[in-house]
This record gives sequence, C-alpha cells and structure tokens, in this order.
Amino acid sequence: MKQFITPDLVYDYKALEPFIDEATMHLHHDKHHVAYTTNLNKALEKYPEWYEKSAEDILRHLDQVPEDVRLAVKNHAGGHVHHNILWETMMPNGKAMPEGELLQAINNSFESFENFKEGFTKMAMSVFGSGWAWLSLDNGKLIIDKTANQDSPYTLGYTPLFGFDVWEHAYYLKYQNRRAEYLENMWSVINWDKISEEYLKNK
Ligand code: MN3
Repeated sequence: MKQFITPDLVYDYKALEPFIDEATMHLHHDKHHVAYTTNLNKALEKYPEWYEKSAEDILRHLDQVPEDVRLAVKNHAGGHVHHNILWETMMPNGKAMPEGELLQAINNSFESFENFKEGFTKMAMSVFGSGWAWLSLDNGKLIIDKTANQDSPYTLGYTPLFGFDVWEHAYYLKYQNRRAEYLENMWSVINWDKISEEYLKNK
C-alpha cells in the first residue's frame, strides 16, 4: 500500500547558510515535516483508499474526506504539501528575481518586481500567529494571499507557486522574534527557475 513519504532535501542541510541555518533545516525537515507526513498517514489508516490520491487532490476536495478524520487530514496534508513546496522552491545562491514569462506576469499583476516583493513581505508580516504567505494562481491570475496554520491555497481553489513559512519553527532558532529579518533573507534562497516551471505548467 502506498503511503505518503517525506522527500529528502535535494541540497545539503547547510547549503542555505547563512540565510537559513543548518540546525533549523534539520528541525524543520526531519522533525516538523516528518511529523506532518506521519500524522497524515495515521489519519488515513481507516480509509486506505485515500493513500492513492495525491495530497494536493486531497486538499482540493477536503469536503469529501470522511468527517471523523477531516480536521487531522486538513492539518497534516496541508503541512506535508506546503513543506514539499518550500524545499523545492529554495536553493543555495538563488537568483534575485525570475526571468521570462513569470517576470512579465509579476510585472503585469503587481506593477514591478520590487512592488511584488514588498507586497509579499507585507502579507507575510501580517500573518497573526502561525501560517503562510503565498504566491498563487487563481484561474491563471497571480495573487498574493495568506493562510492560517496549515490551511491550504489548494482548498481555496488556488494553485500555490511558493510560500513563506511564518510558523515560528521556521525561523525562531536563528532569528528569535525577528520575523522581518528572516523574511528579508528568504529572498536570497528562492529557486525562481522551479517557480517559473510551475507557473508555466499551471497558468
Ligand atoms: Mn514549517
């Protein structure tokens, strides 16, 4: 029977230093992400047919998940998928900005890349407590949005392209309460090529 697995990082745990530290990467990937995946599998034990679906599809159709496990599935499928996106859209020595069609679309939607960056950072700063800021596609249109906890853009009908994780576990070891400094440094480790690829696939 297929169950959900936590993918290995495709770069070293210390590859994102000094922006994202090695200890945080270990804690975040090996403990937090693994726990979301384990608990998603556990939540679906009574309904193994759901293991056959993608976690993205589960989040898109949460209302069809059996009610007794729906809340657990929402939280843990969300945590699982969102961290998959996070690891894939970070990289060492990331480019400062995207190129080509994605850059054009960002310019069209937000006037300029600088404007987009500022709006996205503001959105991430405005998350009260735990949650995420997202760049998503809403019927082909780029939007900046936020969700609380592990609530998912997929459940809202959007396709997330990348997100900033503003749960304290994502930054507290290195940055303590300095969320703004963490967010500023996140821009140095973005994998714009991967995000462009997802944009072109889903637009
Ligand atoms: Mn996290």
